[in-house]
Amino acid sequence: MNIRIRIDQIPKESYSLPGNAACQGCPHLIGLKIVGKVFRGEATLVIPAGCSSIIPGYHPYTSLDMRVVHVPFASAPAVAGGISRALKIRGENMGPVIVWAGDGATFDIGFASLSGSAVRDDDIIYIVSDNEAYMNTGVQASGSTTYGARTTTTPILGKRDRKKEIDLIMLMHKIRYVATASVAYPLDFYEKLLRASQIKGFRFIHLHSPCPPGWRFDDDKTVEIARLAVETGAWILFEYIDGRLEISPPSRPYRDKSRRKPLKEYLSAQGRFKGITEEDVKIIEEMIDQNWRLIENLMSYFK
Ligand SMILES: Cc1ncc(C[n+]2csc(CCOP(=O)(O)OP(=O)(O)O)c2C)c(N)n1
Ligand code: SF4
Ligand SMILES: [Mg+2]
Repeated sequence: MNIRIRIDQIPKESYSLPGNAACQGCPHLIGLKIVGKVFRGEATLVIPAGCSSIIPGYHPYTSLDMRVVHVPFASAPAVAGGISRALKIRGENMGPVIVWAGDGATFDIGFASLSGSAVRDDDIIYIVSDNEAYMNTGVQASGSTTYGARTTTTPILGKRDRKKEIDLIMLMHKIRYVATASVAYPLDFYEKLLRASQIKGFRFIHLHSPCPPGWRFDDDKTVEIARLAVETGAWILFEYIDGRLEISPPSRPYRDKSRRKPLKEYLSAQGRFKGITEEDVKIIEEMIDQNWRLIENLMSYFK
């Protein structure tokens, strides 16, 4: 599906309004802005508990010019699947039904219903905006938190377990669309949302969303940190569509390891890795290499 978007084709209208409750530099807001523009506000967002429940503000006010349904953690994909079916039965075309969830909601608390929804092939787009911890309740580690990162539940040594490979788990559900994206590459995310919206069934997008207070960096550095993740190879942009898996254009140069920036540039820009040992940096490097090998092998597998 050859969709290429130029910056001047992106609507100027915003469906995510100022005066909202997000912190400055919030990555969720960058992502939500893009979602709003792609669907010109014609989408139904199902949002489980998390920072994104707070961002729209208190009823009857809302900063999101899209339909929003707030739900408890574990029910999000089931509610979205139900809405999608109900709209079909009523013959109403109201744009896609989208779960917009955090990593805690996705990797941990809502994991069972996420898996069930994928197995049923519910006709929804599931977006996890991954800031790698339970931010709304005070930066507790989740199944998504990177090895070595300090959180309020891993304060001394940093997290000792590795990040769960949620995309690969979703891929093995044999759904039709799985992609990673980054708030630093809005056109790539925009195109992926467009391509995903042209497919029916369960679609999964994993958005990398660095959070200034949770990762401890200045709030004007969100995009810089997200870009460093891609440039160091720590975050791999890829897309599985039409039975093929491909590395996305912004990540392609970094298939060649010698072109990647040193991982330390990414880690040292974040307070959550302050004091990390050389040994832990090596362990993270090895995990990144493993992920690249895994993706490259899967590319051959899906050829
Ligand atoms: C079943 C349940 N457990 C715990 C909570 C408390 N809670 C509300 S928001 C939140 C954090 C959500 O983290 P995440 O999904 O990563 O979203 P983020 O806030 O990081 O965007 C938690 C634990 C809850 N609302 N419901
Ligand atoms: S804590 Fe992070 S994710 Fe939550 S509103 Fe603030 S910047 Fe956004
Ligand atoms: Mg989170």
